[in-house]
Amino acid sequence: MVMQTSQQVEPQKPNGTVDQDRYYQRVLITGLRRSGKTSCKEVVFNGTLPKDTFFVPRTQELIKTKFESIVPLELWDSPGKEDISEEETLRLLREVNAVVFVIDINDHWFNAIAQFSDMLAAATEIGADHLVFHVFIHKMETLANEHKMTKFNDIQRRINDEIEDQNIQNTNLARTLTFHPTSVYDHSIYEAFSNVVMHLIPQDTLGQYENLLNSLHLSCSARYAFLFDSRACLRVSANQETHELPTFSLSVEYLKLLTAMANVVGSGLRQEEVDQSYSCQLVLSESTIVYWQITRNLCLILGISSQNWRDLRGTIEYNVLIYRESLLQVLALIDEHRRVASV
Ligand SMILES: Nc1nc2c(ncn2[C@@H]2O[C@H](COP(=O)(O)OP(=O)(O)O)[C@@H](O)[C@H]2O)c(=O)[nH]1
Ligand SMILES: [Mg+2]
Repeated sequence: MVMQTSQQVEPQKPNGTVDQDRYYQRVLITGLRRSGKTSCKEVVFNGTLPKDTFFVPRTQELIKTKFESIVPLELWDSPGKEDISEEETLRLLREVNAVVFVIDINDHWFNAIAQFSDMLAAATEIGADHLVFHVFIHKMETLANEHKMTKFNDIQRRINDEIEDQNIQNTNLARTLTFHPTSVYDHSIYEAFSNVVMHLIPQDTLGQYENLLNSLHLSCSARYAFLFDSRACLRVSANQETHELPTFSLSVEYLKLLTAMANVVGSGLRQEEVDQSYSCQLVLSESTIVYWQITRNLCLILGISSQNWRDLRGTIEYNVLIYRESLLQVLALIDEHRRVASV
């Protein structure tokens, strides 16, 4: 499947030039050699098939990729952490907004944990308390189910021990640190990157997106509601009750199916001007999933009982229309603020 990266979209401000450095939220993807850094980025942000990650070339230097999502992103894919000098690490930490540290669960993770705690120490040293660290405990699908959580918890505990040894457990860095079990072979990698992106959205803005989605969820008597980045399959907002992975996985599968079909039949899923009535649905006997394209990059997915969809379709469509208009207004305002702040 060929998906577009969004490097071609450059923000422009009418009366000034946007400072690209401040406009984009930078995410450093780091970890030891061959832990799976480039694969994670390629699968999520470039639609590479998991089995094709076997052929991704070795990353020799820092590669920056822009991706227009609900937050403009710049992904910094780095060579192995062992190949980066201490000064270079400090420079990178000063310049990014979030760090994804990938640990191969099958590797000798003592080394990875040591490198990670060095990085935390470096971030503390330069006072980069605003940085959010995410640890991807990766290639989880290679473990038998009964060992997954044991190993995951073991790595998490050892990192927490390191944090206590460094006496930084009360810093913002330690408080915001999150661990994600990941694999490119299932939906966990989308779930993990969704969390990375959602952490980059300021809390009050995220609150606005969630309030809108919660009212839509209520007014449509929906079972779940997600706002997705349609190209990267990232959940960028969810109604409060949508926490279970199965509904997320189902939505990702549906989205992938639609994108694959759009590639085959040339549908307007990624057209510049999105028709506001563009939607499609999968109606099963009990439940229905409905998809609406909201903007070129964002789509809404609602899970509704099939009975409700049959009986209340008109009202639901109307509510979505109102939701879309409100969301577009919020998005325009936020983008304007972001541009003004980065001139
Ligand atoms: N089993 C498994 N292998 C993976 C996964 N992600 C990446 N790999 C493999 O790990 C190897 C190194 O990947 P690469 O992305 O080049 O690692 P990097 O050096 O950290 O950028 C490749 O052979 C990938 O196919 C995963 O989730 N599961
Ligand atoms: Mg690489």
